[in-house]
Amino acid sequence: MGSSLSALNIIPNPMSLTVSGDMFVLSDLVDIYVRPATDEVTNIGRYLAGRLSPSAGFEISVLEAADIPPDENIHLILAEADPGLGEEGYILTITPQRVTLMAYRPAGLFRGCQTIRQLLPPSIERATAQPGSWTLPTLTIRDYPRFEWRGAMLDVARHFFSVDDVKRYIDLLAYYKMNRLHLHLTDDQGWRIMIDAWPNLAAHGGSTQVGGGPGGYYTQADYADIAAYAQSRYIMVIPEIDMPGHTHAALASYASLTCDGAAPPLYTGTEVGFSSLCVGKNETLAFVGDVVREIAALTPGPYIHIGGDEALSTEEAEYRQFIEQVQAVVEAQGKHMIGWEEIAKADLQPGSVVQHWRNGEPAKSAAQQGNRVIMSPAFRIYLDMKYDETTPLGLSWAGYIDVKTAYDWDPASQVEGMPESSILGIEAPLWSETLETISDIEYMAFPRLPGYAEIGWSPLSGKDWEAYKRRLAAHGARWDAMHVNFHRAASIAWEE
Ligand code: IFG
Repeated sequence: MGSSLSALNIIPNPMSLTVSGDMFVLSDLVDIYVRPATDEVTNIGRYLAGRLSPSAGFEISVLEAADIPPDENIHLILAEADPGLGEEGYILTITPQRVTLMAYRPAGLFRGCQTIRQLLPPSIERATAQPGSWTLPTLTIRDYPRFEWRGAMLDVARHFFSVDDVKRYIDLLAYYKMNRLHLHLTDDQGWRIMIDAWPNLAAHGGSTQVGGGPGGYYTQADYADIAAYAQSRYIMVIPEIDMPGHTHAALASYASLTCDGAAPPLYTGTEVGFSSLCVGKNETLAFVGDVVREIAALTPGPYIHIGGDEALSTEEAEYRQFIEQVQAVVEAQGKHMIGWEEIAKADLQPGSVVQHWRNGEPAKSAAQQGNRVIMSPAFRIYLDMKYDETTPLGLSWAGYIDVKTAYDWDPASQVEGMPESSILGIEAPLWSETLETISDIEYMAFPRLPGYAEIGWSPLSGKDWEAYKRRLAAHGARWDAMHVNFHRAASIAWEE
């Protein structure tokens, strides 16, 4: 790797890349050939065609590849040839005659499509026909991710965001080869998912938000739509039902979940730590059972996040017992439990995952017991932290996080004594106390999110802020083409 990499501005940086100095020209005769022509591989071909045709200004057909398909085209090939590529790896070979993208698994073809997009001029990302020419540099890339968990969390509880807003965020995550979307569905200010057995959770608990606006909630069809859309981008959705703390919206919806039998009024402020389910009550366990069962049935992925953070109003021994009860309910549904680091106080099953956010000790002890850890150190990766004191949105309790602070760290050296083998990967939480629109989400996520995508995907060796900064500067034009409302950090020499 070296300067040739920066010349190409791919983010995340590929594992290996050799440029050969010539060009492949995408002509209006180009087609995408797929082999095997299964529905899944054909759909990936159609996805790529859908990204290129509108701006290139010509139709691109997706065809079954003959044995020796013609030159001048793009070839997507699923083959057992290179198992070392794993679930998401790919080999991209571009010569003056053809573009060949090969992968061991379909997700690898999808990840390689993002590289092809980023090798084309930024105007390829526009929605209307643009003047060409559409050239690709000739090269060979062999690429696969360092960590299996490269995610983002979106808090749709403090402020509610529409299905379309979530799909937009999914598309932006996909462009940077991220593969996990953690949806923070419930909190003190809102319950955002319909549970048929407890309809008032969404009907009443979802009827407002921070600041008193109308809030909202996902029907089960909406949530299934989001999960399917994410899956079509090879992104796993992880739903979070935050318990036993951060539950005021649920308590306001059902007095039977409180200890004193009185349902409190809905809450539209931004305090934390004041609420708790009345743990130990049979009604509470029935609630947990129904919620987990319905969410599990709607979630294709193997994980359910049960929160567990900031349970300041739950007695310690009762907290531990509750987490162990919820863990058993989740496992009985054939899923594994994820929780914020506080759950490490409880006796965890091997498949349970701990999400580090503030205090390294619980996460380290969980790792030492053999549990895997998702790294979300707040002072590095909380996207709701302001860039600096002038940022109009966001909070600052974990400090300011400018673009360099967001990039210049490594997950494997955050917590003393936590081996890299315990780390599933990283996840960038975006809490929405101060965010109301997708435009606000984009402003806080860009330009920091691509750096997290690179930390999760690219090799640590060769990582260099100065080189990354130059590659990032070239992405401003891509975000302009996509109409992403990004923060034009002064520290980056944005290219037009
Ligand atoms: N901590 C709370 C979040 C949110 C956050 C805002 C966690 C795990 C502060 N819990 O982070 O609900 O309020 O930065």
